[in-house]
Amino acid sequence: MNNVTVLDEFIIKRQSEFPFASGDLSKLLRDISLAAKIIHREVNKAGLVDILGVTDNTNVHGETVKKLDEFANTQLLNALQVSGKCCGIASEEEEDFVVVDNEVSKEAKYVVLFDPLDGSSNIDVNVSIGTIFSIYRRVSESGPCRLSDLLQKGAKQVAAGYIIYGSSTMMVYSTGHGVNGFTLDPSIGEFCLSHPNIRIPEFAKTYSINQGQFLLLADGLKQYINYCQETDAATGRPYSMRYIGSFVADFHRNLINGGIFIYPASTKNPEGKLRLLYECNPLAYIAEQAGGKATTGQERILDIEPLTLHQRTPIYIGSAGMVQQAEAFLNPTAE
Ligand code: AHM
Ligand code: MG
Repeated sequence: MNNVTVLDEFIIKRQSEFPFASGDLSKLLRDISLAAKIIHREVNKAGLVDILGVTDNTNVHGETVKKLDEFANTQLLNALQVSGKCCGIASEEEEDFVVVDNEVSKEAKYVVLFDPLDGSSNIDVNVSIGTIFSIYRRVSESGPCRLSDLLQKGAKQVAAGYIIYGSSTMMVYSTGHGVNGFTLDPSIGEFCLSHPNIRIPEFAKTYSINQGQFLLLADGLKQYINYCQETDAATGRPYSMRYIGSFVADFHRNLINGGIFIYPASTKNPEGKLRLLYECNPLAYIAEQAGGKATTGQERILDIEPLTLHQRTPIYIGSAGMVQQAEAFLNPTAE
């Protein structure tokens, strides 16, 4: 094997480029990647063992929690609680945030938020799912972590990323210096650098939206969808519609090939469906770091001041030119 850079080596190399770095963030990223490998192992044998099916539990949003969601949630909570670098955790699957107050975490200065297994309705049908994470520096000086440490706007993230369990398992992350992607080689158990310095194309020919909800959408968005479907050789329309129903998988495809993903406000879901802290902020951070854009249709996702842990937001994310174009349909007088 020639010139393979594995994730741990990459993280350490990056850290040495910052003379005052303590190594705490590097340690957290490595702990998350280890939890991801354990989740990967379980996801891959999901069809073989008795882990599929629904538990008696429902999550804080009233949705049914599948067993693999619980497993992924527990793995990440365990990894972060013993890491010694994390003083607070919030998970899409937990109603309240978790204060990490053990002996090894006394001086920890980071908080981590995550969606342990996004796209969980796809687990039983062998379609890609993912883990999304977001890391902030705490804002309180000392003592047990507080809610305000977790309720920070996305622009304050110091790192974010996702793991996609797909035709291969990949970890994609950023610490604010571009985006890099690593593919897991299961035979050696290492994430190997496969997609250095990812840049999302400015324009592309894919749009992703649950178009079954067309009649529930705002007029401007309906017009944008009609625009995507019109024939125009100069702009390559009609565009192709691709929608997996796993945010991580739809986002990942668009990150690599270009495209726009929309989960809008609708008459059914006036705030959209996706969660600001666990899903939208981390992927918005990745999109921007790759040269893309992420907005609510009106304002930058990363500028939203969160009010509650589980709040939702509409999202338009992906190729910068396409997001701008969609916004122009939503706000025709804003020009
Ligand atoms: P989940 O966190 O319960 O899995 O829900 C989030 C998922 C996203 O992955 C996906 O983009 C979206 O829900 C799909 O929703 P819909 O079925 O309404 O199109
Ligand atoms: Mg989710």
